[in-house]
Amino acid sequence: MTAPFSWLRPWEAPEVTSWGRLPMCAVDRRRQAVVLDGEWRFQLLPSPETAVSDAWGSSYVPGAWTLQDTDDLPQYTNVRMPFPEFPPHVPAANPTGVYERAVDVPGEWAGRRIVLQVGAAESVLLVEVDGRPVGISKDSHLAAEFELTDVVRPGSPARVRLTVVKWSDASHIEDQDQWWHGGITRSVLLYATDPLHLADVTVRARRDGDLRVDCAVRGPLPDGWYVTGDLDGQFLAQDAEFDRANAEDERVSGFLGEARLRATVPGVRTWTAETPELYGLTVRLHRPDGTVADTSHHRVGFRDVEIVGRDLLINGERVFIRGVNRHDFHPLTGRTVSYDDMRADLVLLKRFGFNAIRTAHYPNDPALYDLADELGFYVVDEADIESHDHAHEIADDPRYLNAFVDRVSRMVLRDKNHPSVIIWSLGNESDYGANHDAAAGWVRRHDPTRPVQYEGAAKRGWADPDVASDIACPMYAPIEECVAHALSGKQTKPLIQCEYSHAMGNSNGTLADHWAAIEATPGLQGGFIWEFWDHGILQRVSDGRPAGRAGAGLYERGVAAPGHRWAYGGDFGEVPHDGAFIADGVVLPDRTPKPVLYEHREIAAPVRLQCLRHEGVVIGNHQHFRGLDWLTGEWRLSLADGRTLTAPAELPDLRPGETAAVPLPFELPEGGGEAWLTLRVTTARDEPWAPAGTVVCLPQVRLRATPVQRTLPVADRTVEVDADGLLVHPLLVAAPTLSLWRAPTDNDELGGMAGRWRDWGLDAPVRELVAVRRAGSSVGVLAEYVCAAGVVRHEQVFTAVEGGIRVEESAELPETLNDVARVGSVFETVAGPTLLEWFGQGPWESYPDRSTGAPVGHHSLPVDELFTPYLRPQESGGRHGVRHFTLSAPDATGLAVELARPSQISVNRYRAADLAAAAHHDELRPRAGCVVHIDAAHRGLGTASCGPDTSPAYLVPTGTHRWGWVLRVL
Ligand code: IPT
Repeated sequence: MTAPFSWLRPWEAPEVTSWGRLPMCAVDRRRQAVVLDGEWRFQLLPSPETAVSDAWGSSYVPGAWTLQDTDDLPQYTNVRMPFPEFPPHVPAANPTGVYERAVDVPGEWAGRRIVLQVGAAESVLLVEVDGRPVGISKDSHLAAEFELTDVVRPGSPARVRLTVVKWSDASHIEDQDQWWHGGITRSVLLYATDPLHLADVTVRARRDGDLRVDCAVRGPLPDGWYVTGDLDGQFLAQDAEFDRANAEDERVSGFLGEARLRATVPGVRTWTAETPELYGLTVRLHRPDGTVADTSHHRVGFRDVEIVGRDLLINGERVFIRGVNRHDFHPLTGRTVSYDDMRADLVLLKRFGFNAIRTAHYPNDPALYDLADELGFYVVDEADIESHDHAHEIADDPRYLNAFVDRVSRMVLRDKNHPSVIIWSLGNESDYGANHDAAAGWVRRHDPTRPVQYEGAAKRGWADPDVASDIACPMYAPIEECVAHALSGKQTKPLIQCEYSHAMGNSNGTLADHWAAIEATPGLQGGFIWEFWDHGILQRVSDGRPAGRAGAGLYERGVAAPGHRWAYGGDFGEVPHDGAFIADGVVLPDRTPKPVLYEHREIAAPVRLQCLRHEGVVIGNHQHFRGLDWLTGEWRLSLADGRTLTAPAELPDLRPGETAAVPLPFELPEGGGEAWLTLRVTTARDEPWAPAGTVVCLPQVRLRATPVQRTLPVADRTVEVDADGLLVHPLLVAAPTLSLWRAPTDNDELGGMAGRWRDWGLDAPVRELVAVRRAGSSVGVLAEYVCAAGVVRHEQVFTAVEGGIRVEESAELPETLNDVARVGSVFETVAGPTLLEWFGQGPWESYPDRSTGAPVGHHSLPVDELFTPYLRPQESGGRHGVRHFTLSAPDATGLAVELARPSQISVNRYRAADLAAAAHHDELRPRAGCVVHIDAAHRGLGTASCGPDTSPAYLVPTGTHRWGWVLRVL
């Protein structure tokens, strides 16, 4: 089919990045375009050299054919390429989609310039109109425009054929860690302009109110034509000096007209992520009679980005970058994302305290940047270059030089007017070579107003003065290394990690420790969590196909409907694949927040509390630019005895960085045990990203520490144990035994711990009863848990006390078991309990190294909502710092547990072994009763699936662990 192109074989020609493609610009034609989205005639060929047949089906544009019922299904690989050929070669089997449709070219476009825009096609786009070749484009994440003026006839339909070749030389530099797809993934547009039109508009708006607008008119600018502009209705001046200089050096040549407009806006409202103030700019190209030939609309944010010393400054302030890496992703439509979905992504990020996005690892959909301007995000805009598998060869390969410069420069040309974009990134994981320096050189010349970054550039360390990075932007660097660098005296660049705290499965341990270090260490400014999404694709279990657009609504609160599951690598039968590594986001595939987001929200809290002993508390404003007037508060006092008192809070008038002491809002009541004071901070009025009353943070201080456990009088009863020394209790179907293991998290698996635990036999130790001793109301049971790597002696003393049974336990961990998952008790209840109520940290899931965002209080949740459905079943649903809990049925029967010390607990419907045996949630069968864990110690989560493990402080030490609890019947 591709006859017109087959002699060139552009899919194996890296030097060919385009042909017939118009230059990229920042003039947005979306508003004036005819949208060609919808069903197109479609056929999928086995290779670009196969002839097109008469067998047309159809395919929806924008969309990937890999998600639309073809036999070419999604494939997930991370670093490795999905095929063995070396760059620039590709396999002979190369799925090629041919899209065709008739397009009505409006009759009133006669005499106008007509342009076709294809929003994104992966990985090579070949365009023909009425059988004539029109153009070629590469870069799967930027639009390509082709002029059709001489090809189509206004008033007559034109036959547009878009051929998309899946594998090409470009695939080798689009080797990002994500699903491979094929298709046209952003909208296709047709629009018309005057032959003489605004070819580009470049806006520079500084925080002092200085505005400069450069307008380019491609085409000879005849006498009398002129450009005007207004900013929110206020006219801009022509820059006469610019015109004179241009005339003198004859820069206004035959093919490019330029005009510069200027203004100084007095009392300008500056743009920051906290205060995303935008002005409306309209630029018009006029004919000599004053009529308007072309118009371009822009939104302008006045702001400065500078690096001073080792600080990145926004409007002169050293800001913290609380970022996340974001792919264009949707569980039904892949890389095709609607405006509403993008807005929902950003609204959610705002609500959880993020202020920055890295567009990993390619320019995201154009609407994303409009939304970032509007809602307030700092954006690191990243070019579509990742040559991970062949990084070393490609970085210096001159055949790819053009592609590197092309991709970086076109991104800059598209996005340069967005105030949200504060840094250009040259791409990801592509080693470092001359091709990067060439691209960096282009950017520096074209846009001196923003820093450039590239992680791979730091070949000789983070202080390396290479040209490709103004920022030290490592990935997954341990906290201590970052701090050591900042303290070394050798730091030359701001240190902002481009990726950190890998969110795969149940993860993000030590996030708060990262931030404690960042906030305390000059030179450290934050980073971007990896990543926003779990890229699970909704899949029908019956035939293994993606649900596609028909899957709308077939999921709820992170769980796929019966008969469906979230597919990860390998689930489409693809070889090779990289499994669940694709599921490493802070949200589940349907954007349900994972618990880490609550942790992040608190870490990013704009309002902080400190305890001033008995005198009161100190409130601090931890923002960079805003006062506290947009917030309101409520005090909550949680007492261990079950009481919660509330009172309205008046937030003091504080500028950024200021603090104020306020008196305690409550008289501390006598008794009541521990007392915790929480300031529930909510939005005082509607914000663009949150209605009034949305929780912003929940800072908390402890006002009184009193031991929690009451000493209960011993009762005149006996406790029953069976022949194996196991507790007999009417509410338990499985007596409390020792637990040393958890269903391995992704971090446990990929960090090597899970393998060690299996080698040690921690998952199924053999319990051997050693002795049972009775004394009065107590029974002591000594057992040994025999693992391959050692024996754990476990003692339980059960004592009948008033109203229940006291359980005192100890376990001696030998030196050989020096890093186990947990030490604690596990038991199972009868069917019935459905509600967990507890005093401790919550209400969301928390773990020893991820518990900063879970305030102590009285919490309650249905048992079935305690569990987080991480894509690959694993340890889940833990609650940290629990002092007491009840587990009850709707008729209020059930059990209550009081813990001697605040402990990690979990309650759910699965045994650890059930979870560990399942690859997807649809394989799990909930048990009728509850599986309850009470842990004396529980290993931190860390981030070892990609990056540092948890800190030593969160490991389970060897030696003797002691814990105690009281079990009562409700
Ligand atoms: C790093 C990649 O940049 C990112 O795309 C993703 O793969 C992430 O890791 C892990 O999920 S690269 C890795 C080899 C450090």
